[in-house]
This record gives sequence, C-alpha cells and structure tokens, in this order.
Amino acid sequence: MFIRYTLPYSYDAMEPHIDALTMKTHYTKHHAGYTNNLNDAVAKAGTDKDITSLLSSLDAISDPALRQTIRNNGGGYYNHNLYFSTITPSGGEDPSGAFGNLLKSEFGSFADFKDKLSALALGQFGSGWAWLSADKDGKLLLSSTPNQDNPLMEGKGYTPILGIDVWEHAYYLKYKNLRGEYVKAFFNVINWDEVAKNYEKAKK
Ligand code: MN3
Repeated sequence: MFIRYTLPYSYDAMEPHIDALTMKTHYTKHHAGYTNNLNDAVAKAGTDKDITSLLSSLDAISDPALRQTIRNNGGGYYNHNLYFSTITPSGGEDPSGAFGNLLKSEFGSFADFKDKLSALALGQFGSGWAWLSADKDGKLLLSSTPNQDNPLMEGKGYTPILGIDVWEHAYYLKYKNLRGEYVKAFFNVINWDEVAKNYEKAKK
C-alpha cells in the first residue's frame, strides 16, 4: 500500500510564498486523492511493484484504462511526494556545496538555471510540471511534462529530483492567473539539501 509523505511542517509554514489553505487542500485533498486512487488501481492490476518501477514500466499494464489510471494517479502520488519533500520554510538561499557548484557549472550560473527552469514552468501549457532530473551518470536534465506525467515515464533513465507543480490547484487561491509570481515565490521554499540528496540517490 502506498502511503503519502508525512509533512514535517505545518500547513502555514510556507507563508507568504505558498498560503496555508492551498497547502492544506493540496495535501489533504489532491495528494490524498491520487494516493487512494493509486492504491485502488494497483489492487485491480494485481501488481506490487514499487512506485519507481511501476511508473518506469507502465506498458506492462495490459488494460488501457487501468494503465491510464495508474499513469495519472501513480504520477500524482510520486510527484506530490517529491514536491512536499523538497520544500521548506527555511529555503530561499541559493544552493551551496557540491550540488550548488554542479548547477553553476552545468548552467553557467544559478540565475541561469533558475531562468531556464522557470521558463519551462511558465511555458507548460495547461496543467503539468517543470522538472530537474538526473540520470545514473549524474547528468542533469531540465524538462516539463503535462498532467501528472514525469520523466520516469519517458524511459530515458532520468529520475526527477525537483519538480515545480504548475497545476492551478498549486497556486490559484493566492496567485490567481499569475503563474509567474508563484514560480518566483516557489524558489523561496526549495529545500536544496533534499534536492542534493535526491541527486545522490538518482546516481545509484
Ligand atoms: Mn498538485
């Protein structure tokens, strides 16, 4: 049975960058919904794969409707575990250490990295995500996906290590149509220590 990531902070912890009602609704309604639907769907499919294997091998689910349900809700489950585990009330600093240096050497500067990831978040038409991912060799990739898709499903060996949720449910209560303001604010709550840990895990 898949269990949601347990929040180590309160719903109002990300104020003023992400408002408490959005956090609460996002976690207790949206994330809970994806998790429940995923658990129902894997019971029907009779699979006990872990979430990474499941999303990396969706083609193995023969029933097309069930495959789509697992894609949407398994993606939602995985993506939101990542989202909620890579934000912190004490964010806002540029990433330091080895991972900070890696971003600089890969993208020119942290500002350039931020511009590129933000552009993907803004350019994603409709609901979706912007991603920073890594492969087993430690190569980084920036991308975006629609719906609850993520780079695991693309089969190119990339694991997402940071995702910006640009579904309207992630920002509309506070930012309305101003997705750009939300994306800017999101950089104030990124937990770079966790992202760096995810990078190390992706390399294994
Ligand atoms: Mn969401």
